[in-house]
Order: sequence, then C-alpha cells, then structure tokens
Amino acid sequence: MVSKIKLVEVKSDLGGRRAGASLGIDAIRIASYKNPNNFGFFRRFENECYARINADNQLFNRPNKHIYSKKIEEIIKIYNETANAVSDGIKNCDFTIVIAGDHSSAGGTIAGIKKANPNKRIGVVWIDAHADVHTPYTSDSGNMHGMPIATAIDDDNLECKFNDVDEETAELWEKIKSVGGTKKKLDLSDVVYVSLRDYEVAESTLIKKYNTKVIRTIDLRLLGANETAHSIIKSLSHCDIIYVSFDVDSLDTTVSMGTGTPVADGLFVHEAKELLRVLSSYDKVKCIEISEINTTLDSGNKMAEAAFEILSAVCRTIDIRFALHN
Ligand SMILES: [Mn+2]
Repeated sequence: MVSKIKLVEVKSDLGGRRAGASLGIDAIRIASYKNPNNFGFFRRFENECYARINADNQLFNRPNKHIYSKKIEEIIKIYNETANAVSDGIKNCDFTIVIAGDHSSAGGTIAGIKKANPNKRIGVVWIDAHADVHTPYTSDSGNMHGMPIATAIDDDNLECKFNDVDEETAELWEKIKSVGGTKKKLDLSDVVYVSLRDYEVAESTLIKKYNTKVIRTIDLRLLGANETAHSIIKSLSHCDIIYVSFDVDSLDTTVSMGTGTPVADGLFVHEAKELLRVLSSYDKVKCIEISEINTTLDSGNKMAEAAFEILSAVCRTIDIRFALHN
C-alpha cells in the first residue's frame, strides 16, 4: 500500500555561504531519472500533500544587513512557511519528508512539528558533519545554516559570547526563535548527533552542558548502521515524536564534494541508507529532512544520486510501515 507522504520542498540557499544549495531540490528529481524503474517516483507527491517554498537564487541578491545572522529577515519568512507546511503534514498525512536547500530550514521544520504537537516531547536525530547550534552571539560566520538547532532550544549560549550583537539582530533572533508558538521546542539533551566531526568550542560547550549524545562515524561503523539506529531510538524512548535531519555533508568526501561544506571521514552511502531506513521503520519517526545538496560543486550529479537512493529507501520503508498497520 502506498502511504500518504507529504513532500515539502524548501528551495533556498539563503542560510549558507555558497550559492547553489537551492538547486538541490531539482537535482534530486533529476537523479531519480537515472534508473527507468524510478520514472514517475515524484508523481506520488502530486496531491494535496505537497508544498514548495520558493526563495531560490537569492543569496547574492539580498544585502547582508545583519552580519551575525545573515539574511535573517528572509529566513524568518522561510521558517514560517516551512513550519506551516510541516505542521499540516504532521497533522494530515502519514509522514512528512522535507527536501531542503541549505540546512537553516530545519529550524522551521522543528517549529512545524512543535506547532502540530505543542505538548509532545520532540527527539531529533541530527546526521551532519556540523553541530548547527551556533547563535548570533557565538557564530564566526553569521551563516544561519549553522544555527537551526539553536533556534529551537531557547539557550543563546551567552557563556560563550563572542559577538557584540546589535539590538535589531537580537530582536530578529527572538522572532525566529518564536516561530512555531514557543521558544523552547526542544531540549538539546533530546538530540542525538551522528557523524559530527567539525564544530567549534562554543558548540562543544553546549553539547557538554546538555550531555548530548554524539555518535561518531567510527562508532557507527564499529556497531553497524542497523544496530546504531536501534540504539538511537532506544536512547530517545522518552520522546513522543522523532525528527531525523540528514545533512548530506555527513557523507564522506569520497562519495561526493557536492555540498557547501564537505568534511572528510564521513558516512558511506550504504551506512547512511541503512541508518535512515531503520530509523524510519519506527512509528515515532514522523518526519525526515534531506538538505545541502549543491550540484554546482559536484562532479556530475553524485550527491543528489546518493540522496535519492536514501530517499527512495525511506519511502519504501514508510510504505511497508503503513501497509502493516492497514
Ligand atoms: Mn547542517
């Protein structure tokens, strides 16, 4: 049986340093045409369960008014639209998949999950080379794709304050944190990081403060992706609903360089695929996001092809999950 999966496409590259992440949305569709068996794969989403949020090709068309949270005004708009689309998916569809450009959209996704479930405890599996828990007060770059988790935990990490943030930026930061109805949407101790390997002291201070679980690439490889997935769900068993955020820079640089901030020593495709397949077999997992495919930095369309392989495995698993229930 085919389940009712909501697809939310967030076509934006506003949160990163390099333009092109917004093209990842179309690159993954093109990747689906490589194998004739997959022709028509995206047709299943052409129903009431579909939303596309369009802000492509704006990275260098907008001035940088706020250097510690670049493009924050535009990104607040994306947060609101993403939150509404995701909230609707969580409430009215069997499962929600977000395919995003840069990873800043994930804060909007978390806001949407919280909006749909204000009284539920949210757990997050963050599969990413980066911790994405910077705030305008701690960020070196001011790029908002490094801040999505920080917009959800209501802790600005002022102990590690590094920037002298102006009043307007501070106000906009409070505004973006409020999307979804509450500033505290998530406890950082309810996040599990997978393949985290490139982060700053300010971020590791927060990770230590909340005793957040970090599964390194080597840990996953030694235990196996399948067992790792089960252990993650077990460690989030006190949470009511689980969101899996997959930044393709969690993948190893030998897989592809088609992402804004590639980092060595990442996951292989078969590991990420098995991890996401097993995670999505659990009923508590309601939403998965794939982000940061940048084909302009790739040779061929390798990263999108890897992401599509993982996406189709997730969809197959969701279909099986719902067939078992119906
Ligand atoms: Mn990320």
